[in-house]
Amino acid sequence: MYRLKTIYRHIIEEERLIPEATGQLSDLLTDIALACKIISLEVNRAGLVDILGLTGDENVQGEEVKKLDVYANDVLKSFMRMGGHACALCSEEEETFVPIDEVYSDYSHKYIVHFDPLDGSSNIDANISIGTIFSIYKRVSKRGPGTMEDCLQLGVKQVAAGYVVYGSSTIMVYTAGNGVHGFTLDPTIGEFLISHENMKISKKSRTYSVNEGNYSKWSKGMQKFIDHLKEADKDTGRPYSSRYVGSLVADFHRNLLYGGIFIYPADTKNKNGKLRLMYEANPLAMIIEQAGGRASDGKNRILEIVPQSLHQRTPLFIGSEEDVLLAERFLKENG
Ligand code: AFP
Repeated sequence: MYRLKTIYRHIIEEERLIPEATGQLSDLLTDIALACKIISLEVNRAGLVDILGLTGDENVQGEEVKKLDVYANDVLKSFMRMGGHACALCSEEEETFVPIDEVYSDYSHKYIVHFDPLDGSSNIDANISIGTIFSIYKRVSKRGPGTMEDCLQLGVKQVAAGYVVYGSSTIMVYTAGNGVHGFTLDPTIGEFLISHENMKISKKSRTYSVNEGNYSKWSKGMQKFIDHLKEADKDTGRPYSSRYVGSLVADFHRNLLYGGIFIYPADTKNKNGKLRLMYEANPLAMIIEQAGGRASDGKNRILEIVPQSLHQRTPLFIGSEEDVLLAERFLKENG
């Protein structure tokens, strides 16, 4: 007997646990999964761009060859627009949110989706894993196209979040508030099949992920924390190993599987860190908390940071709970 469970079946089973569910969130998640399958196909062909035509050129059908991040943005937007469940789309690639008119839908479109269509895109040419990150909220306004108030909600209000890694295989990980689940794309049948049910991150790890080239720009507390992780001490499992891809989804996914802390701190150049609260930190924070880990800006819980603007940046400390707590302690003790 086959024991295959598709992501679609999993989403529906989760929906059945909630008696008042209308099925709209399930449809939205399914639209995102389908869009990401299409993006995955194009990511796999990225190395052929030099052979088939550079971005900016026309392809054989006379269409312009788009940059992959622009392409990913367009695919996600059109699937969610046509699905009719979102009243606003907020993309890292767009200056402001895209309000959606009810003309695409017969029923109330009640969700807001934030997404980073292709994170780590500077790694594409080196064949390094990249990813899509998404986050879903319920609207607060009653009807019509979504508003800025709908789009700027606290991370704790997310109803679902997830990411897709385009790596040695394509993996989609999502949570709708009932655990974290991972699905691997089987390219032969074109389906995401469950491969990682109810993922949990270890409480403490032996791995840190940070761009250590920025050491001289860090605060004293941050420098001392990394120095501490590099010291040898058998009892506390030090020194830690260092692993840094420079592609957030890839670094996060590895740490979720094997334990670890990922850090992008504030520094003298990036006073608020580099990563975006709404597109990167909040969705990954919801996932890590669901997996038993912790996410903070070094002091405050990421999910409780009040957003002021769509592209707001935040320092990010995320991963195994004890490691994040220890980092927070070092920052506090060193001012
Ligand atoms: P790109 O999308 O420009 O490649 O940036 C990737 C990213 O936003 C995130 O995926 C990485 O974790 C982080 O930046 C890496 O930043 P540094 O190159 O400064 O280490």
